[in-house]
Amino acid sequence: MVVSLIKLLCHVRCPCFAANCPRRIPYLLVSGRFMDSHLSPSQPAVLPDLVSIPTAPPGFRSGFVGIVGRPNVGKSTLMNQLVGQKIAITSPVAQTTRNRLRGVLTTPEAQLILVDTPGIHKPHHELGKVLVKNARIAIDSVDVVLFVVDGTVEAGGGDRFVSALLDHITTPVVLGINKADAQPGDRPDIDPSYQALTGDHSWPVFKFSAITGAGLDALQAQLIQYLEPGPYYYPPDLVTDQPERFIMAELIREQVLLLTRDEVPHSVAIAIERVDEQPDITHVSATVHVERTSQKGILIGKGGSMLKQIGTEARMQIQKMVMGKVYLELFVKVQPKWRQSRLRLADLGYRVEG
Ligand SMILES: Nc1nc2c(ncn2[C@@H]2O[C@H](COP(=O)(O)OP(=O)(O)OP(=O)(O)O)[C@@H](O)[C@H]2O)c(=O)[nH]1
Ligand SMILES: [Mg+2]
Repeated sequence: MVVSLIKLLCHVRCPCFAANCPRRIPYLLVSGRFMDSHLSPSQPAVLPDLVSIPTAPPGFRSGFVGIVGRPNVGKSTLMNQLVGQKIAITSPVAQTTRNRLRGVLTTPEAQLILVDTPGIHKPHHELGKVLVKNARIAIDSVDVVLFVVDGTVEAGGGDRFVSALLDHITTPVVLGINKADAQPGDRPDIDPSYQALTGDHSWPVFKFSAITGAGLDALQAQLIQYLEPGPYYYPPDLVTDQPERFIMAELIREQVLLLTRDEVPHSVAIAIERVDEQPDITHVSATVHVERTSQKGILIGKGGSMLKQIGTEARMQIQKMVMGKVYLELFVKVQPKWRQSRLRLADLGYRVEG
């Protein structure tokens, strides 16, 4: 199924070899064979092991949708709901998402590549700067921006900051008011603070619940309307291009976010050291990096109880992903001030661009 297809997918230069061709083509390695999305009939000679992704039917639309907004508004929950599978981890802790993540939603008439981004906020450390920069890059490189806000509260400074970033772009923007299921009943349908946010832009406004899925059909139809006719960028049954190791690390980090106290979550990074797939079980070793010895103590817990709980919950999530038994081994390591160092950020898998 889909998850077995996400073993290795990366973007490489377009094999047309035309000078300055800016396209980056996704190649999917399945059992040693590459699949590609836009090769002309002459090109298999260049890369003989290529298998084409099906040709899109007439009238098919495709493109990239950037999901942006301040932290904690439900961007990742929305992406998971739209693609129908958990790709991005979510939590009540702000700044959960740290990388741009792609989720692929394919319908009979369109393929939307949803780009989930880190919440845009005022950064206090190097990691924060990298997160915000990654989100801003997404704004500049997509076909449609979906600006998500939290409808249970009025628009605040964080939302206005994001709105200002979108002020001068030419890309179409859709304003998505999320958490409709939890909005107090006595509030107007669209709060005036959000009407004000759309300002003179006349962005279309959609209200929905990323958790229940209510209202998402209309949103999806509008997003598709904004896309140009185009090919399949990914195989129709693929839901993400994230490598399996990345998702494993995220599933471990999610349990740390959900189970540990306030002071730990932002200081945690996970490195997958080894994945050994045996016929009957997959062995995974991972290191949980923290910044201080006191955080290591919290993570390990009394007699190792916290680490055991994190390991058990994460193992169950990873088992769902690999659809088989998993043995998960966790180590905790203190790596002082890793969030301040660009070098360490890159080491720990955070894209440091520009
Ligand atoms: N009631 C309700 N809660 C929601 C909804 N969507 C998301 N949430 C909750 O809001 C919290 C934040 O959700 P995330 O999806 O992690 O938010 P995010 O915008 O990706 O956050 P960052 O990655 O930190 O920027 C979680 O506790 C979600 O369960 C919704 O439609 N209704
Ligand atoms: Mg997120």
